[in-house]
Amino acid sequence: MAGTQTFTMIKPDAVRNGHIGAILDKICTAGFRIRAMKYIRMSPEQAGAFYEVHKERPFYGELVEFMSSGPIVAAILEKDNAVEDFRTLIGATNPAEAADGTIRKLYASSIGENAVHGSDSDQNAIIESDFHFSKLERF
Ligand code: DAT
Ligand code: MG
Repeated sequence: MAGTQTFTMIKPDAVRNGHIGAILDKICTAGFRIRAMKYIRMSPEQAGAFYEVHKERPFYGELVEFMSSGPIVAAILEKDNAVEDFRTLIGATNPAEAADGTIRKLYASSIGENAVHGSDSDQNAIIESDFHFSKLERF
């Protein structure tokens, strides 16, 4: 059975461009409940650790630099079929290929600066949620 939680970040580009409110509205309107949320800036070391799985990819350095370039909103979201439904809501990694109405289509400018993160599996949702939130920070 699919899990009920996923992890998201509103990335530095979307924060800088003033899209926090609009993105949270789309997330809540789509039926996700916020279980945990914080506004933080990751250090390059933290961003590097979060994206460790991409260490060998050519864009890793750029990704770490971007994700530590300004504050983000990190959140744990709850809904039936959370991981898959959230990936549908955010759209393809490359906003040029994202479906109309998706968060990345609406608010992202490039494949590197693509407005939001969404976990790609139930297992990674747990790992990523645990990276950012303690038990006491979840409601
Ligand atoms: P997603 O965020 O859709 O799960 P991913 O896990 O493949 O995509 O990559 C993680 C992030 O790395 C992605 O959100 C933006 C960046 N990225 C991916 N492919 C890239 C590329 N070809 N050039 C630059 N950045 C890229
Ligand atoms: Mg991914």
